[in-house]
Amino acid sequence: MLSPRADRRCFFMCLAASQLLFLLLMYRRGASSVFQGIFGANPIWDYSKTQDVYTNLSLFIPDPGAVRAQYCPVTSPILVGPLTITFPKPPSLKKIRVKNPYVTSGGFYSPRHCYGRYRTAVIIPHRKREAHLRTLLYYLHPFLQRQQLHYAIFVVHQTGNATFNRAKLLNIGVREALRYNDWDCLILHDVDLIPENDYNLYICDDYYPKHLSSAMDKFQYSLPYWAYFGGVSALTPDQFMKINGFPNTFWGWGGEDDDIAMRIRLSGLSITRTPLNLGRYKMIPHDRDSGNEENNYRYNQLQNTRRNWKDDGMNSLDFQLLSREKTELYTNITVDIGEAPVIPTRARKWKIF
Ligand code: UD2
Ligand code: MN
Repeated sequence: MLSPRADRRCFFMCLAASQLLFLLLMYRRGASSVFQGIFGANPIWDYSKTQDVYTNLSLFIPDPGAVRAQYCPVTSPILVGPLTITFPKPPSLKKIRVKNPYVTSGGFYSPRHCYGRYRTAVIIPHRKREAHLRTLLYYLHPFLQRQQLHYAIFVVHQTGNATFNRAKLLNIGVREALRYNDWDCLILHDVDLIPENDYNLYICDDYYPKHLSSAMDKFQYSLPYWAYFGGVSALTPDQFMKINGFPNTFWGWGGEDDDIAMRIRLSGLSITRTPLNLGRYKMIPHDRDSGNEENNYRYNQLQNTRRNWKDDGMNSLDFQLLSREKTELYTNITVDIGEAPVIPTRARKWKIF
């Protein structure tokens, strides 16, 4: 038996160890997923048994004379869980159209036998990734229909060969998408990420910006680091405006996702995440694009986020709209967003931009 003193020491050591373990878990898995894992709100999915994303979709087509009388159920009855995702030859647009007969011009869809409860806009930043876009459309249209959402897909296309700017394109996508509807939820979506489970609902959290792609195959299905916010995220228009949108000033690859994570915190919000065993995505393998070279100044920029976020975002968004075009599977918005500013050598040396 231990003396009372040793007993107390042991108690405090155990307490410290369990706290450390908890913090470690939170770091590895993201807070919300840990809570849900502990409290069992989340079933265990078996990803060795998957189903085609088009399974039984056609069963939910009512007879043409049927009248929509009520809202869709809170949980869609046609969700199947883990989906079969493979990347053979990208499907043709014609094949995708044939498989999605109820998608209307501009990539809009409403459930046909009930009123969709949620209005979701999916916004995709894009340049020269047509094959990836086709693969995404092939999987995303039926995925969203399974969830019985009222949705539309917007592709924001950066014209020209100037340095790519993902976050600015997403800001433009939000501004443009809001012209079409009063969306409940904005989904900001990389073109090359395919969701692996249709229970990963493309609806927003009422309170906090949500990171949907919490587990990607390229990061061995875990979070690469605690504040990671890249890939696919979901914000209500109010949340998006509260953080002043995304930064316009991150040109090239990297950093913009960390700036977004930081502005979420600086505006008094925090990040919620889809649990790891649900927020699974496959990324279509690819090399770095030319015109999207690594942004070597991102660490310096990130040091200034605290100072800049209120002035750099939706309230300073400036671009030239070249066209708005409703194609059969998505609304295409082509824009000229200008070029990355040339950073003077002196400023580069002293890192004062
Ligand atoms: C990671 C993040 C991404 C973003 C990026 C850094 C993942 C899965 N995603 O993506 O969210 O933070 O790092 O900027 O970790 N794009 C084009 N054409 C181009 C270049 C980019 O369409 O020429 C778009 C496209 O939607 C693509 C996205 O920008 O998915 C991100 O670019 P990436 O896929 O080349 O970068 P990646 O996979 O490292
Ligand atoms: Mn990618």
